[in-house]
Amino acid sequence: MSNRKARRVFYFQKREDAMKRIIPAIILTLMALALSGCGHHHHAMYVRDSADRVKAADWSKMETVTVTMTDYAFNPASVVFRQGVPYKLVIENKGSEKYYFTAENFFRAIATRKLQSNTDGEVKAPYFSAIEVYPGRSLDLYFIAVKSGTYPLICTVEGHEAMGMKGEIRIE
Ligand SMILES: [Cu+2]
Repeated sequence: MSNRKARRVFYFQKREDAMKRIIPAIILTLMALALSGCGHHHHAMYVRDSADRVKAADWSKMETVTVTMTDYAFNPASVVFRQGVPYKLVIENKGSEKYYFTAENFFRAIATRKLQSNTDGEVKAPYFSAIEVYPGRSLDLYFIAVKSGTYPLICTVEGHEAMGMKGEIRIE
């Protein structure tokens, strides 16, 4: 092999080696981007370490807050929770119809322990999007306030929001 040819072969080999190093780096970067995007999406779904937070919380320090649903309002219409505190939220219906306590983004901002009925049992789930309460009944939501923010609360029964069944939940 002539000197010049050898140098050329060497040059191409070097380029190939560089590509071999760069391509996996590009692929890894793209995968990391895809994963971080994906992770962010799932994070927005609900508090993923809810179970750990529920287990670690001191439930003897639980505070009770009551929201009453009437024809056609939430009382109080504005509720504030403090980050890290375990709560029992009593959602009671003193109206004449079935009402919805719909607060999707709030439910995504808390670590849910359970939803309990005083007479019928309890549901353990990572999160809820809406809770329906029948007239004269109440349900207790046990949770820890996690992500600070202001979250809308509405009753999704048709026409009720327009009649005033809306509110706001804040975590600070
Ligand atoms: Cu309503």
